[in-house]
Amino acid sequence: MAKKLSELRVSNDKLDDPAELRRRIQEDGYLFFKRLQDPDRLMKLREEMLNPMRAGGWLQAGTELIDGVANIDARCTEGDTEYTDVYHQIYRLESFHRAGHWPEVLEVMGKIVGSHVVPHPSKIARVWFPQFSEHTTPAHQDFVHFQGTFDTYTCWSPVGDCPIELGGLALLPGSHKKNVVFDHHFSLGAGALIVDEEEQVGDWLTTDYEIGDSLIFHSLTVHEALPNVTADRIRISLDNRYQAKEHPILDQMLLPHLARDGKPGWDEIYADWESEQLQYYWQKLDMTVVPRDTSFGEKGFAEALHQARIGNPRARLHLERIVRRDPTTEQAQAAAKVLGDSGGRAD
Ligand SMILES: O=C(O)CCC(=O)C(=O)O
Ligand SMILES: [Fe+2]
Repeated sequence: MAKKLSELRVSNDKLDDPAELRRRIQEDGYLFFKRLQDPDRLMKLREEMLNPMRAGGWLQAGTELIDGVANIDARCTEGDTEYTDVYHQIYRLESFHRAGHWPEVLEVMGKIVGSHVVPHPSKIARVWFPQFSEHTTPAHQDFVHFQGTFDTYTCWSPVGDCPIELGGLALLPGSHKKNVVFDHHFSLGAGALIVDEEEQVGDWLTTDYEIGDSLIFHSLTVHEALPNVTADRIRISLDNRYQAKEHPILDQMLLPHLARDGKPGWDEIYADWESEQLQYYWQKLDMTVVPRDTSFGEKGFAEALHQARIGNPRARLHLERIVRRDPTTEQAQAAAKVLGDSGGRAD
């Protein structure tokens, strides 16, 4: 749906006023800071992240690495094995994980959640191809994916400037205030779940992000990505999560993002690291680890099956992707059956 977009409120002037920061995030569900993170360090990280992308054929030959110019023919997204293969090369970068522990972010998080802040081990990068809008991250609440505790906060930061046309994050201020997890439905895009349409109504906020800008929001705040409508630029961003040590954490957040059947494991991720400081850091923390509530994902999948049956091409595409990833899983077999029964290809 077409949304009216206004500007995020900048809170840099309140960085030294924790009570006001807490008041704002309680009221609005987010805090936005210009250049909270060091642009030079992020730029260096951008370069490091782009190297495996180039090696994987994601960049147009003959272009400057740092520009992140996409090879359109290589378009892929989360859920595709081609995506995961390159993604897990990025994931091996020590600097990528270290970015989730940068003191400027931890300091702000400390002011929000209390003194003992834990960055989730499962750091997340997003690499979004241009001209691939149907795979844009749909409107959702993070809790359906990351669970553990409502008091989890995401820090979203572009790794490079991210003007609106490159598809940065937008959110619905105050949408966390009902303190409930809304109904979600099947969708394409990261997470494959979109919040009920009636919960998407309101004045959405975003901005032309510059490198270093950081958007922090509550796990119940409704947010989405805007489509990457540039001709050829890749959008790169980090979304890392933080919570107090005293709250429960979802078991999956202790694993590498997009790992399947234990692969890659942390040992593989750590293979080239210089320091052990951030390796297995959570194991010393004695946190309460909780299993996933699978009901959100199961409901979304059941809807995808139903929609594929009635010919929805997006649902068919989703099911085809599940089958391609691993045809032996229970979901893949259910997906293959629906695709087979209703015949034809998703086009
Ligand atoms: O960057 C994206 O497309 C998705 C990010 C997101 O949903 C998040 O940071 O929670
Ligand atoms: Fe999210």
